Amino acid sequence: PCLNHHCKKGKVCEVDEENTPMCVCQDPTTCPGAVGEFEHVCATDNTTYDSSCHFFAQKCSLEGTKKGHKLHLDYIGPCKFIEACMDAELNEFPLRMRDWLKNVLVTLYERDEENNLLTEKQKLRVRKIYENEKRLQAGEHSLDLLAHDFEKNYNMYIFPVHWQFGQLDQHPVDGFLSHTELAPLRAPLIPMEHCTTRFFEQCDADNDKYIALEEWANCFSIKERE
Ligand SMILES: [Ca+2]
Ligand SMILES: [Ca+2]
Repeated sequence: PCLNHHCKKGKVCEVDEENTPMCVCQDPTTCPGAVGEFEHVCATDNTTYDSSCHFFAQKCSLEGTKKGHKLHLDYIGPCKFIEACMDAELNEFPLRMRDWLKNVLVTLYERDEENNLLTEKQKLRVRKIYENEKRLQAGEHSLDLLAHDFEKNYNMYIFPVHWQFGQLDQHPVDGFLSHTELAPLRAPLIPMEHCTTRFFEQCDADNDKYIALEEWANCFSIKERE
């Protein structure tokens, strides 16, 4: 009966006396051992967990408590000192992030000959970016150039920003990103980009712990609706 019974992260399925499947907190000792440091995760309580499995098992055991509610997976890798993000650096962050989102999408398009990761309609939109000769190629660019390109080729940045939001807004698809939905983008980025946390915090302009599509677009200075 457990085969088709889906449990969220941190829980496993067990059957009771009546053979009814139910989700219970996973015992962390049943998590596979971490192979290396790269599997460690750092949580918002600044504690390093062996793996995300260990973390979610712990979070589950705290379910219903204030502590458990506030506990989130912060980033991938063991906890480390992360430099404070200065105001000037925070302003630079969306420039690089936008460029990166655009390149992610173009790379996906290049590799997506048969995989169909993108719908036909999406492919059409990315093809326009891909085939644009004025496109800034992937690589390290000065902030001046990135800012200039954003001004000049604003249209190329709209779709990647909206597309990324759609990729993340899945559980549920409601036009809002929860902390958990944002994690796949945020968690691997934090150890590399020390402004990540501050950036996404300020994205949530009304401070309701969710990033709405409008807040997201604003964050990247994309004003138009899709
Ligand atoms: Ca959502
Ligand atoms: Ca919000």
